[in-house]
Amino acid sequence: SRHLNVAMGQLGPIQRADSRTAVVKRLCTMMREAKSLGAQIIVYPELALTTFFPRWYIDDVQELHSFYETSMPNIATQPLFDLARQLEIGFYLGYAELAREADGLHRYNTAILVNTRGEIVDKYRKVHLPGHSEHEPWRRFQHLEKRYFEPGPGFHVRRAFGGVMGMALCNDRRWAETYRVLALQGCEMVFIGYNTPVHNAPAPQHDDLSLFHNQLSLQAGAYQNGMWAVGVAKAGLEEGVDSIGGSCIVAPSGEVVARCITKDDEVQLARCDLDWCAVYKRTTFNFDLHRQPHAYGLITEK
Ligand code: CDT
Repeated sequence: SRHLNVAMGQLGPIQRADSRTAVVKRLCTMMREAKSLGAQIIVYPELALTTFFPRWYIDDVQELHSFYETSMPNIATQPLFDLARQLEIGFYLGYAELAREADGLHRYNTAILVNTRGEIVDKYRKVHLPGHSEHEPWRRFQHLEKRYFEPGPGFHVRRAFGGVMGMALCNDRRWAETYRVLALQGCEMVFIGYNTPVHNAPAPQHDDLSLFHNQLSLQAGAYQNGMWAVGVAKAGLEEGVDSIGGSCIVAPSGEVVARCITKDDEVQLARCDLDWCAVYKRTTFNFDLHRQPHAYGLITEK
């Protein structure tokens, strides 16, 4: 068996006035705790360095860009990378990325995977961007991810931590295609940070189901693809907006093996056998044997 001790580093709220330095301190505190519990990797949420700024319509570009990172690591996050190297623990971290590319500036909702030497070994840019792109004042708060980010190119896996690892971010976890495209590349464990407001303005009748839908998506995705799924929240009351917690680690059986119980900074851990994936990948979800791609064409048509 190939065991990987995976910690969830769930974050409580980050207010607008909280500095990155203060947030990185909290991440470091959880990293130390995770290490003391025997973790080999700690998974942090989506947009884990700042408050969830897409809740505001921000007209001023300079103000907007103050929420993005132009390099990684940078002065504020270097202590986290240094601690990871010192403790020999890896991490997954979500943040807003401002990338200067040949054709100009691009904004992504990004996650990185860092190895136990403190080196970035993979980067993922969020594909499914929820919400809207124009200011909608009728909402109690905005969800302007479509305005502030552009979609990344797709899902890929990386050999790391003794297995085949994939990354996704928040809304991606609600889409069957996310897990399936990763699984088709042999994914054994997917890391998924999220920020999920309890209130969904266009469908308030779903508010009471927000925790259920989170767990349902993670459990279905893990089981139907014979992989581990690690979902980690930024939770609690952030600038007046309440977000769900419910971070959990789901086995390839679809069973929840560890779960956070607060809406604050909280570390929970599971000992995950990556070899458990094979039982599902070889039987019920043996893709080579049982998939019928000829019947799936519509999925990739617009
Ligand atoms: N961050 C993120 O993707 N949140 C969404 C909220 C959906 S409501 C617009 C989610 O899927 O959890």
